[in-house]
Amino acid sequence: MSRLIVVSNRVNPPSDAGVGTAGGLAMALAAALREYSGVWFGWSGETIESFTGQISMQKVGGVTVALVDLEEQDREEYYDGYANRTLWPLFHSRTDLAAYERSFGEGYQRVNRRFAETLAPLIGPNDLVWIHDYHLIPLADELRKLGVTNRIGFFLHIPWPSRRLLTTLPQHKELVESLLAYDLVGFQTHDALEAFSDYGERELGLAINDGVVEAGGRRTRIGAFPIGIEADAFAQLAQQDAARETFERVRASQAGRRMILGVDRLDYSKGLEERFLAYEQLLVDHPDWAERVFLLQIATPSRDAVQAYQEIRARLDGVSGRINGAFATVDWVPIRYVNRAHRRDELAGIYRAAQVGLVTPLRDGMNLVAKEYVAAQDPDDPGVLVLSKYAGAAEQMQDALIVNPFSREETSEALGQALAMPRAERSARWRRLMDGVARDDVSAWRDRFVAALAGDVAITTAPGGDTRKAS
Ligand code: ADQ
Repeated sequence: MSRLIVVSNRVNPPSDAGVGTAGGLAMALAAALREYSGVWFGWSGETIESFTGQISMQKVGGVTVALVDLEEQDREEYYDGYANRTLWPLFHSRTDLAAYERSFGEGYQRVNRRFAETLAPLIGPNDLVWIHDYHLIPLADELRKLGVTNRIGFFLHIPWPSRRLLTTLPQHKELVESLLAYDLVGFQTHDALEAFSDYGERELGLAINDGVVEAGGRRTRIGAFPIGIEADAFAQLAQQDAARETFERVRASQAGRRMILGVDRLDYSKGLEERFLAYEQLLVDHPDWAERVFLLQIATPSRDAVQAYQEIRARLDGVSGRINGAFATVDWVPIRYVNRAHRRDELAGIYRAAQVGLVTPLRDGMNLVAKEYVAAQDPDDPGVLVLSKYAGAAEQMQDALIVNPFSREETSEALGQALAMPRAERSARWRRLMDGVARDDVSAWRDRFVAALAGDVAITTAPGGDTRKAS
């Protein structure tokens, strides 16, 4: 019987689904492991003087986790370096921010080798291994070198860059070829899948037929597996006490004004500066909206150790301050800019209070905020989602107002349209969006991926559950 072994860089299951601050990915993986019997393996986030490979096993939020510490040099080269300063900017089309340093690449390989050596003894003969995200692309290759023959799948949470951009990465071929050690490689969107295929065919000369790559005696399936949220649970959360209290507090503070809401990790890929400028454009073009609307932008700082993040944070402080200075009146502040994290139930209440959800990344694998915003709405009086065409979510959420986030005018016009949209149109759009968010939820994503990875192998579900045969 097969267990599911999930591997990701950081392991942070929510301690109690619903009230923690864990983000979408953590929620999704914890949900996968509550359903299937298995282990979640990854870095503890801690560093020690020299790597021992010692695993600490814990039970967190109903999930068995296996954590390993890294060295400080690993953190600098693998995590802050190759993951956050090389691959993240490159895969988000920001080659201007991408640092190509050999030591980063070496640290990345070293850590993936260390993870493989530590993980291999935990893998039972029939276990399925599901590896997540750009930190761990070479992990299957390293596991294969150690003789692991299990089925191994990979899911990329972020976009896949265009072929020409990817070729700027030294050793891009080795990186991409290492993906062929997997049995299944999943992307968020068809767009990413196409970009991968374009690279594979033209740079590596691969033959890709019906979503299957055959190379070096191995078959690797590739496909699009758009991630979802725990839609029903989130919709329910939005109606519970903590969410209601937050909703009431926010509504009281609105004093009858419309609220446009942005919720993001503070990251240059999220298009926050462009968003502020588009909102400013709305105030310039439509002075009648002054004092009748405000933008609440919640942006939680992340990756503080990386300079590009310090810079974008300083820029956003500056732009929001300038706009507020120029437009504010004695009793109206046009942008409320908040840097703290919120509990998920509070967040659900805030989403529900907002008349417009403004989700305008310049590039994003999926964007779960767009889906959470929809799930949290009041069906009788839903808000309007304004969504970037460069968020993976746009492939599925065409009933949002889709915008080009690079165009200030286009985004500001969509904001005007959203603010003035009649209830009948809001409801009709929301209904179609919500149907999609509920249907393509996180369980559907997990089951589709695991089924594709498992083939006809039976998987053990969590205690009390059935054994299911994936098809
Ligand atoms: P992220 O880049 O982190 O995820 P996103 O998909 O929007 O982006 O998920 C962010 C999560 O963090 C959401 O669940 C949101 O609720 C939560 N969050 C954000 N700000 C918060 C705050 N202030 N307080 C509390 N929670 C907050 C990466 C990829 C995405 C992809 C996901 C999942 O970059 O493209 O959708 O993984 O695959």
